[in-house]
Amino acid sequence: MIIKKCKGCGALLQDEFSEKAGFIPKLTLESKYCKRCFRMMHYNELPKIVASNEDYEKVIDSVIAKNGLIVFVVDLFAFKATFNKKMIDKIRNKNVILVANKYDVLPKSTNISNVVEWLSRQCEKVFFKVDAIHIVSSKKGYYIDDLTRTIDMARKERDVYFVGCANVGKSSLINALLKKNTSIKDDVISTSNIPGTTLNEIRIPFFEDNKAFIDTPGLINNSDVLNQLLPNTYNKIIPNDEMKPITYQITNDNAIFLAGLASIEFKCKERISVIVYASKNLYIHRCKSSNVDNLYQTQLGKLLNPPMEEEIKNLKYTDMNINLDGRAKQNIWFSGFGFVSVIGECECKVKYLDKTEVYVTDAII
Ligand SMILES: Nc1nc2c(ncn2[C@@H]2O[C@H](COP(=O)(O)OP(=O)(O)OP(=O)(O)O)[C@@H](O)[C@H]2O)c(=O)[nH]1
Ligand SMILES: [Mg+2]
Repeated sequence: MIIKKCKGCGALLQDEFSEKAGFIPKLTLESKYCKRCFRMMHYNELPKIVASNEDYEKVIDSVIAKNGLIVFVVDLFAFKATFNKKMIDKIRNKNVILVANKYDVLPKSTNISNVVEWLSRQCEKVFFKVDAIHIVSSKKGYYIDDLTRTIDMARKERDVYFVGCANVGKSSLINALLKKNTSIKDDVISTSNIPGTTLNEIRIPFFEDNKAFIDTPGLINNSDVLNQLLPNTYNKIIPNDEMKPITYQITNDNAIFLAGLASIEFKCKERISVIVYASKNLYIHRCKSSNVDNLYQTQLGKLLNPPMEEEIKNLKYTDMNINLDGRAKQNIWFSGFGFVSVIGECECKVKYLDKTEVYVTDAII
């Protein structure tokens, strides 16, 4: 009987059930990592066992009951979905540092102070008081030192809990903090682009007073486009590095497809500018609005890919009309795969996968 936790995912190690979390073959009992994490770390294998929202609820409720500093991590690229109301309601009355991760995917020209102001306005809108706002890239190590200083000041001899939706980069952020502040060179905690990688609380002692960084499983967001597609498609959707915005001059009855995941048909009196921010691997197609239906019928899974042909039968699309008055630059966000910046007055008919969240904000960039 083993009663150790896997250092990579937090699951209790066990040597009996090879298809269950925490499995470790008898011969490797000294290892600190379960087979699942070992294969993720050394063979880039995607995890087949993932956390559920029950795992998340169990851990988050115990976290809230404790007197710790909370680092609430959100994904700048999937902001609204990960600035999740359910999460915010859980942590409203705690000491919270808001960390917006994945800064490296925004164009290099992005003004960081403007993004901080934008984040602060988003907090005000939902009456969410935070002690500090930080923008970081866990992947590139950007601004990790600034965050370390804030955590040191705000911690007051308490543990530091990293919470947030699945896939925002909580585990990657702890790995980045460890690499910046210790002699550790490799990732300690397992990470992957499959939501639900961390299975249970992981305690990493870090401070001299024996207090720790504590990683937690993330809330799985059902409106995330990833939940509707197969893992092989993810790499086409999630930007791995800086997005290169593409600008279009749009006239009346033009349309833009974000691969086959969404389309926008524009009605405008004058020419408008539209900038698409998405992964370089996501195919963007411009056409006349009159061709949109035909393209959905004949090219979905082909030219308009993702989705792949084998994913199409499970997908449903829905429509939304958005009117923009042209007074300020606006962003139309497609939860998890990008946003479109619109400068000018127009009516937009948006078609998208029905479980994806689509919403409008003032411009982040
Ligand atoms: N571009 C970019 N990708 C990142 C960054 N941080 C994390 N990622 C990627 O985002 C994906 C999710 O990262 P994780 O650290 O596993 O996220 P998590 O929040 O711990 O996810 P769960 O354990 O599933 O709740 C991985 O593919 C990471 O490589 C970042 O700063 N920039
Ligand atoms: Mg994790």
